[in-house]
Amino acid sequence: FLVNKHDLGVVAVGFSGGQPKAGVDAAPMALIEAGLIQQLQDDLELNVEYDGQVHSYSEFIPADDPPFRNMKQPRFVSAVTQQVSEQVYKYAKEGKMVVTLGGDHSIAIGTVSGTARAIRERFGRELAVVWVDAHADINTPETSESGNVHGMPVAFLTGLAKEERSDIFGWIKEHHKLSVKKLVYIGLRDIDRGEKKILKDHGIKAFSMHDIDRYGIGKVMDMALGWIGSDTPIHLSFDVDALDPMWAPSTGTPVRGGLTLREGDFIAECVAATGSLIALDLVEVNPSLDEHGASDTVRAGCSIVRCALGDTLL
Ligand code: HAR
Ligand code: MN
Ligand code: MN
Ligand code: MN
Repeated sequence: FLVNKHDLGVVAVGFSGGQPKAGVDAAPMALIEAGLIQQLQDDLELNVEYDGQVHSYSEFIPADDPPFRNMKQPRFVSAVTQQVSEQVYKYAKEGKMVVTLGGDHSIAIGTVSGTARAIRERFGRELAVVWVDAHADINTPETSESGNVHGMPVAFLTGLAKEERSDIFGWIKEHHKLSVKKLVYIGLRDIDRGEKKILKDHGIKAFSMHDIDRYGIGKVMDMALGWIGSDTPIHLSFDVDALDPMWAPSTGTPVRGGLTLREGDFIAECVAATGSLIALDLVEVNPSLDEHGASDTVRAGCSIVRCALGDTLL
């Protein structure tokens, strides 16, 4: 009831400005060339609306973009994510499920803000986010040690990081935001010291790899989805580096000790089974890193998207 189950909007975001490594901008094309959109249309019988282009947002490159509050390329990332927010909002407002292919994870500032706004307007409801990642991406500009905005999206989306300047994320208003109580992490294993404090201070629900080892992925998914509760619209933001580098080596910040391929698909299957999924991001595939592992990483990404959209083994 939250979305027209068979209508899907696809946004291809060829953007790498939230982190320093080139190549992550090529991921949407690699995923599409591997047959992803075709599979969604033919195998899952979805009506896919796609404008046929990987957006590079070159029109938003500022003349000058010096660091601000320690953030690198803040104006560019802000302008691109503001545009992504509009693109995602338009599909979500029409009642379509939205799939965004990244791009680095900074683009989630755009995707989640776009769906949060649409869900508020359509249902007067708050959005829940399942963030699957090796990292928490909840640094504020001040806690970040890298200055890379892909390590900060959750801080801006929850209002833990704020900025007045409209050209540097000041465009993020209350209706774009997410409650820290409606956020659940899965797969964490590389959290900065400042982020640990943020997670603790705000009582944010997080299932690390330790929890997955202890309880198994089945129980963890029961607990994660139980925390959100039924009938709450869910945005799944899936960073491919949540998977172990054995399965997804082609990513900018790989961390060993991650999810298996099946655990990744299982997470997506469980979210799909709730019937509450309204949007999905698949980010941080970088086909130019670990090139011999690029096809595996792309295939893993395609599989996660299919599973989230209702593909089942039987
Ligand atoms: N926490 C580190 C930072 O803030 C590393 C973040 C890496 N992020 C991603 N997305 N690859 O999850 O820079
Ligand atoms: Mn991430
Ligand atoms: Mn990550
Ligand atoms: Mn390798």
